[in-house]
Amino acid sequence: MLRSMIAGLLAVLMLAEPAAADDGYDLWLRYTLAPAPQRAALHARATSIVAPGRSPLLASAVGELRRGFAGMTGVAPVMADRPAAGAIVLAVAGSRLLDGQALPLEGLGREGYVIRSATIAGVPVTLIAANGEAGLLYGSFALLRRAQMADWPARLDERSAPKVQLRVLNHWDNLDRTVERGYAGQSIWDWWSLPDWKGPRYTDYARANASLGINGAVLNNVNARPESLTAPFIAKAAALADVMRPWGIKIYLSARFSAPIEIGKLNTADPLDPAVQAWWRAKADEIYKAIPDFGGFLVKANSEGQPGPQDYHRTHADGANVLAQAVRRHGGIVMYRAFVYSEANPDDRAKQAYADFKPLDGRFDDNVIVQVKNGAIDFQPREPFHPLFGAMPRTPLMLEFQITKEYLGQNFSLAYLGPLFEEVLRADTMAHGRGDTVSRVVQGKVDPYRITGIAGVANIGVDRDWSGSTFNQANWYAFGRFAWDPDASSAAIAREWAAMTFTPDPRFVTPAVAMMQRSREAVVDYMTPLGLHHQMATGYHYGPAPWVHALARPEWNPVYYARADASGIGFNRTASGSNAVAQYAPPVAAFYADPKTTPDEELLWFHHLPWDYRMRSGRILWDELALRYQHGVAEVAAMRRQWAALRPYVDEERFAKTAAFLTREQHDAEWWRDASLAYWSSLSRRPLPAGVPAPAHPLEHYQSITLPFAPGN
Ligand code: BDP
Repeated sequence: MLRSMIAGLLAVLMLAEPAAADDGYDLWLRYTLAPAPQRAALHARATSIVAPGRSPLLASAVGELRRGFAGMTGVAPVMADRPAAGAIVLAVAGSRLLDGQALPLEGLGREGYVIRSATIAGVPVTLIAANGEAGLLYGSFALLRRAQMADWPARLDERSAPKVQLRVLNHWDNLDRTVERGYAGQSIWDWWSLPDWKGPRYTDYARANASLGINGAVLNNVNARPESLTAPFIAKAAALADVMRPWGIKIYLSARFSAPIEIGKLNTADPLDPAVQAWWRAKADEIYKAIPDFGGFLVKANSEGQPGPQDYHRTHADGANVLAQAVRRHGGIVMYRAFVYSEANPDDRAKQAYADFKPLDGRFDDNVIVQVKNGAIDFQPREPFHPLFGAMPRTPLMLEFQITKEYLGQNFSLAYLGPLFEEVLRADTMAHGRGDTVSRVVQGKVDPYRITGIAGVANIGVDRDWSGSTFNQANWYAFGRFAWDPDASSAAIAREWAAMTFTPDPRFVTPAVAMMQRSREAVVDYMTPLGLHHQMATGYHYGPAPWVHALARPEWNPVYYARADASGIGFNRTASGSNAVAQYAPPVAAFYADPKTTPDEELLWFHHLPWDYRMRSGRILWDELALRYQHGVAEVAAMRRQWAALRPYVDEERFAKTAAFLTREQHDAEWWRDASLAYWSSLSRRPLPAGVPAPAHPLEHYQSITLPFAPGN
């Protein structure tokens, strides 16, 4: 009785907090006032801060700790010269404060940290220790995370270091402030007012990234304008680099391969031409003069109309190396994208990156890392892992995810990408044997890589909530956490995010996380179940268009991927088809070569099967397919109900927007189901199974829908 009364009282106390309006600007760094009983306990553990100096990185760490604890306790910790009871002590290896502490700092690198409940000079303190100041910054955020999650055990003992060196956001931001595949408003980079005006949003962006361990940002679109490498834009990038530096973040730029012609006035961009090589060297020198810690270049070449080395009958290695040689003496790197396919190549698009890059293994300079999308086509709701992972033992590979949900419902869908990231990272390449997961490849543990990295195409814009919706913020969050630890769990990450973004109350967190964990699979089911892919509308990539067949390039047409006709559906990538399976290690290839061993989720990616093919469930393929669409729709309906039940825990503003978006998602899910099934049944000529409603409209209705003003295109 008493217990339930106390629980009830606590509930009231906890409920009192989320009522405050929240526009989402503070992301997961809200630092809201803790309920009274916890507040005092928290303050007792954050009375003061002892820090070893005032460098920019330390100032960031200390500033964030003060801001965070001031918010959560109502009292900012004071700065102190020596530890007192309840102090937070920041110390780098070698500091006298660490004498006698026996901390496991070895192997943590410059960015790892240890957090401990410790006794220094006879008083109890919380110690954050590291080999470098970046580690102290990340350790500070880790402590704040615990405080926000109300997960601060009596004896703290945490040790963490990033498993990947380069943890980088790729902004597909244009110089006119539009964002390619951006669904959260204009670019946050206000190029026009830079470098004169450095608005506070840049710092908040850097703080959010630092809180996750993201340590790099490519500022401009991979479809790059040459002007981004001219003096005025270098000055603008330098201004942003100045804001990012105190938060441990390096700036990179996308380089247009033909820039030596367009802004250098040369008549060629041939990477083997000495004048071209000299131009890139001089350009790099100019950039490093303005940005001494410039990270390097990201390059998209000979892909989707971009210029590249093949224009001069040179290889991608030649192309990467000319840029690599330009930045190498400054310590810079080149991230060279393997996202290539060509209209001149009639082979299965899924095979082309491997075909181009595999023969170049070992031919890249040692400051090049090849950036490979998670799957062989293009950021689809589900793709099997890219066959290049595990196949380039002498070339470091950087994994590229897309955080902005270009193909997963863009801003409207509540699709938490943690499970997608996790699925890719845990996929077993079997490169040398069992357990050679994509995660281990990317960490350089399968083949020893001199550089390691993970990139994510950002979902950030000037919307007040940064990402177009509150739940889209979770994808930025999850990307950062997986980049730090590719072996992390998507559910654990979702719990952190939900607790910090809303409330740590388990009555909210548990159901919210359950909903998030199912949300991406719902999208897969209502858009492209059973391994279907690339069925969306042309150009803006929103909504279904499986019937499209007449676009200029064959592989731009959805019909190219589904290969549906009266006899069946699916892309035969086995030996009797494109034989894309042969690009995988033999055990994986054998597994995917047989529809009986291929998981249902990837079935039609690899196999063309008759409509009455017998599935594991015992149902025929046609029925299974229809029921999957229906299941996706039902999942969205379930999410709407779940969200409605969480209303008591969420402020009105974020509650209402999420509810409205879920309503929109339900409409979109039904649209996908109905349009797809209307089209497929025009081929299969089979009745829908029980439980799947007939499409609301005839096929022609769906075929007539166009959205000319859709964003991001
Ligand atoms: C595709 C996008 C396109 C990008 C391309 C890329 O539709 O806007 O330029 O990826 O990654 O998915 O380069």
